[in-house]
Amino acid sequence: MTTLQQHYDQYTDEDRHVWKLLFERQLQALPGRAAPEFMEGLARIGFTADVIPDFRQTNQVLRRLTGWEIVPVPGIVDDAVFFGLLAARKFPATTWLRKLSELDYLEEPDMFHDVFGHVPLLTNASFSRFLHQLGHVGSLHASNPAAVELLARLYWFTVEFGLIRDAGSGEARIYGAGILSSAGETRYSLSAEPRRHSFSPVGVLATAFRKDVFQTDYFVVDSLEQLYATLPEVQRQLREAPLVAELA
Ligand code: HBI
Ligand code: FE
Repeated sequence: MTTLQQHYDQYTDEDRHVWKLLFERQLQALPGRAAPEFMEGLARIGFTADVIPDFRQTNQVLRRLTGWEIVPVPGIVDDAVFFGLLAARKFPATTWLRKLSELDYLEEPDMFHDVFGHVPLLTNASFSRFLHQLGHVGSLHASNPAAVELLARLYWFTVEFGLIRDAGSGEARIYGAGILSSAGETRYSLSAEPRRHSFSPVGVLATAFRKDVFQTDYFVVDSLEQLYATLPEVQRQLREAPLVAELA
């Protein structure tokens, strides 16, 4: 796979303006809505509104904390490649920022989604352990399209759109990067509109998802440790997947 570089000196004033706008907008919305583990990660990784993250500096912090690093990619990569990167504790991240004209809707994940949304939780031991093991499981099943689809659902309803129960208030909080990087979905996901289910492997693997709309359904875990703990059950479900693959 071609290793892209982050051409830090090529960012424009518009890029810096977009990063600052998106960052400040989310720092208004996330306190009280984002999981404490995300806010802690954000403080640890040291992102600010005025500086577009430099992957070299981000990776020094990440490697020291959990052994992870972000690698520049042009955009969505093939599932097998993606899982292989996670299995090597490498998270693929785009280096380009959306334009001012597309502030609220984006076809593909940009750097604000990949870096602001995903990186802070890579500093969390439990979450990064889950993501690493998910990469390993995904690599084992990469040649089985049915299994990859099921793992994509697991990834979708946790890493991208996951919610977590706040132990104190019992309310849902956000840890999914797809929500954390979206002003609209930050409010919508915790509103009365969508359905919120207690997380279960069976429930998640049975739920198809759409990428182009706000989610109608979210899954709520009790803790980030629960994610890793449910992987053995997920693997048991995958073993039944071959039947679907043969039928496909
Ligand atoms: N590629 N760059 C990138 N980022 C992702 O989040 C990503 C991907 N490829 C596939 C993918 N996510 C999902 O389909 C995973 O469930 C595999
Ligand atoms: Fe993402």
